[in-house]
Amino acid sequence: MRPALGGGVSACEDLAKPIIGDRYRTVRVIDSHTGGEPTRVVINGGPELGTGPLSERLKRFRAQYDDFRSAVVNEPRGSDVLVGALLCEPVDPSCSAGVIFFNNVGYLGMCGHGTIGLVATLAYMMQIAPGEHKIETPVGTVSAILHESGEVTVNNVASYRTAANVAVQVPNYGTVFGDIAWGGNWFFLVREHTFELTLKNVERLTSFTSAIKEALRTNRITGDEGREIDHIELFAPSCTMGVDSRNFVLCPGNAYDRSPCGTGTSAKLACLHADGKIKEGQIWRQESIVGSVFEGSIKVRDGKVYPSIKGRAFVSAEAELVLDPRDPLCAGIRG
Ligand code: PYC
Repeated sequence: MRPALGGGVSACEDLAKPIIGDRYRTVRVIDSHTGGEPTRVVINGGPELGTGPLSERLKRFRAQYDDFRSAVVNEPRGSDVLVGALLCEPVDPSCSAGVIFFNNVGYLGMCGHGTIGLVATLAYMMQIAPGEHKIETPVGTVSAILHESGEVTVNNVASYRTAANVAVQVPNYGTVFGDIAWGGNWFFLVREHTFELTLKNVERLTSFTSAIKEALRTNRITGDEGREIDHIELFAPSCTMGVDSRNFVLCPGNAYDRSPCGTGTSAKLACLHADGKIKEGQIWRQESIVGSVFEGSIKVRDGKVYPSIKGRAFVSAEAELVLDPRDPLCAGIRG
């Protein structure tokens, strides 16, 4: 069943419109977390982005309604770690929903934890039942299976490694080697480093990975077509029995992913496949810095690697955001 897609409220100019009587703009959201990483799904009161491919609607969102993005996820209503998900009418009527993901600084092509959060939210709203659902995103259509248990498997877009063992000089840290891979976002994946991946090290890990991101930018090391590598992923062995690896993922906007990162795990699976270290159907258990785990596996079709990521999200709040145009911080605090 399709979700009720609300909206019709135009964006940033409305944020600045003077109040008439007691008419504030309200935005209905449902919050969830997937392995600790929050998702805020906008179910009503979002900007009117028109029709057409999600990639085109994303361009309109970015060009005309960026204040809305910031108002929903940034402080004082949100925080740096929050990922927003604007529910959209899909182009293909056989899809259950369309979605555009965004965060504190911009927009995400795809988001694994966010898709799990979206599916859990649609189930909570009783808009979907267990089974397989297609979801349109700006980087292509993905499918998600809602299991009877409440777990969700996301069948992601084709993922691949574009370069292995790339060296980058990182000021104050020396030469760092990593793989460049696509998993729905661009990642630099680093296996060799001296850091312990623990929560008490978050500040050090954030400084290190931010420095890597900056060094990639200044050295013009990019993904395909010059696309910025905006996610940095560190790996280490896990201490948990049955878990293959632990990660720390720096997201654009410098918050770290509390979940094992769905697109990051997809990029990792593509690298493992390129190195001959994973076979179709084999399960890879990826643990996050907070200890939450995703199960990953791959299918190979026409030489392309299609990762699947299984995890679980829990709804944590239903709320109505109030945008008061008299509020000087109505559009959020931008870093
Ligand atoms: O799960 O793909 C993901 C993701 C991207 C950014 C934060 N989470």
